[in-house]
Parts: sequence; structure tokens; C-alpha cells
Amino acid sequence: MTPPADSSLSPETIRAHLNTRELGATLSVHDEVDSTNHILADLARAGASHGTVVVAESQTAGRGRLGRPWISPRGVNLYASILLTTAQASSAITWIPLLTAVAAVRAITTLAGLSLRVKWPNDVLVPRDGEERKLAGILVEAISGGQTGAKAVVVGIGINVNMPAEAFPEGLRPSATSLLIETGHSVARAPLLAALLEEMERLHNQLRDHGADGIAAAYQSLCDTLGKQVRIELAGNDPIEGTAEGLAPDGALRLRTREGKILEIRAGDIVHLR
Ligand code: BT5
Repeated sequence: MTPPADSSLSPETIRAHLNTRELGATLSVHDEVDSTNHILADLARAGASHGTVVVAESQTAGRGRLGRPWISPRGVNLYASILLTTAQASSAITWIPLLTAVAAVRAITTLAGLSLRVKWPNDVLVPRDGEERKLAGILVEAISGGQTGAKAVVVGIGINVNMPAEAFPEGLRPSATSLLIETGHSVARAPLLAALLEEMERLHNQLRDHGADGIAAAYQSLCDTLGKQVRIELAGNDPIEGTAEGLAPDGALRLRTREGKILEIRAGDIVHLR
């Protein structure tokens, strides 16, 4: 399958669809970068403002959590980073990965009509044939030394849009997917990015003005992890198994271990057991 045509991304094509006040007001589109998160972190340290967005057609060193690679071939997917600065309590910042997952699900559902689920904290998955395949990944990184008095985070998101199955490394084919694979047709990237930025702006304003309750409720209705038996793989530590009981007030995952202890998990890879 050859990737169907989708016009290249440009600030003009994205702006033509964009209906936000702040997110994307400053927007740069690159042909190739190492990582959009890296470019935007440098801009943030140099004083870039809230809502600055960096997009690339390809990444040579796209990254996931714990330095894992994010496969980023040219011209088919979305690789975007969004700068959020906020003077709010740092507890609100812990909701940003979850808020972004909700925004991504809403934008993709609207534009591609797919039913999606989320694995805690922020993997966007397509359920099909009893399996869940990863469609999008989110990497949120805190920035030190940004605007005075403000807390800044770079929200990086990769969405597999028009990537054909053969473009995935063989090892990823059973666990990863794209909108092209799921819907059988290409999806225009500019309106999808615009919809994502709109949803993120709406949810970020909601978090700022009304706190996290609404976001927690929206997240819980999309999150497949809650209520499941899970194994949590922690960097450098033995895995822990238990029941994912719910979310803590900061968005951490509440886990009841086999021994009945309640733990609050703030980082780790979740494996859904049943
Ligand atoms: C993530 O990490 O899922 C976060 C990915 C964030 C990527 C965006 S792209 C724009 C911005 N700039 C960056 O440099 N990064 C962000 P994690 O949960 O650690 O998952 C990484 C794992 O997902 C890898 O180890 C692979 O197993 C798998 N993977 C890699 N590329 C993939 C892809 N394109 N689609 C699906 N799975 C992928």
C-alpha cells in the first residue's frame, strides 16, 4: 500500500482550520528535526510564549518516555509539540498528560470517526479483535529556566495518521496502528492538528478555571486501565501487580496490590492483564 496523498503541512494549511486564541498563535513547521520536543524546549528557555507550537514532517530522533524511540517517517503522520505555561499550582500540571489524551481522543474521533480508548497515563489505543493497538503517544516534559515565575511544560504528541502497515518496523506491527490502517482511507493532517489544539485549549482553560474534576470524569470514561488487573513495570525496579482502582486527586493511578496495600503510581508502563 502506498501512502495516499495528503498535502504537506504548512502554517497556512493549519491556520486555515484553526479556531484557537492561544494554542498555535505562534506556529512553526519544519521539514525535519531531531525531535519537536527538543526544538520547543530550546524555544521555551529562550522565552517562547504559552501556546507556541512546533510541528515537523519527520523526526530523526523522535522520542518516547525513558529515551525510547518514536518512529517518525516523513510526510505521513503528525509530530507536534505544544508549550503550556501556567502560573497555577504544580498539582494542575500533573493533569496535563491526561488532559492531552482526552483532547487527542476527541479530535481523532471527530475527524476519523473511530472509537478509541486510553491506557493510563496517555497511550491512545484502538480496540480491535480483542487487542489494543497504539495509535498515538504523548510525552510531557517539564522545562526549567523558562518564563519567570511560570511553570512550563512541553507536550509532545505523535499520531500515526497515513502510515501504512509496512512502514512500521516488523516488531511494532502487532501493537501499533494508524488511521489509514483502521479506516482504510487517508485523513488530512492539518484539520486533525487544528482540532487537537482546539480541544487542548478548551480543556486547559477548564483546568485553569474550574479545576480537574471535569477532566478526571472525561478521562475516566475513556480509560481502559481503571478496574483492570494490571502489571506496572517500573524502570530499574521489580514489576508490581494489582488492581487499578481509580485516580488520585493529582491524576496518579491508585493501585491495590495483591497484599491489599494502596499505592499511588506516578510513572511506569502498564500492562493490562484482564
Ligand atoms: C510515547 O512514549 O508513547 C510518547 C511518544 C511521543 C512522541 C511525540 S512525536 C512529537 C514529540 N517529539 C518527540 O520527540 N516525541 C513527541 P512511550 O510510552 O515510551 O512509547 C514508546 C514506545 O512506543 C516505543 O518503545 C515503541 O514500542 C512504540 N512506538 C514507537 N514508535 C511508535 C509509533 N510511531 N507508533 C506506535 N508505537 C510506537
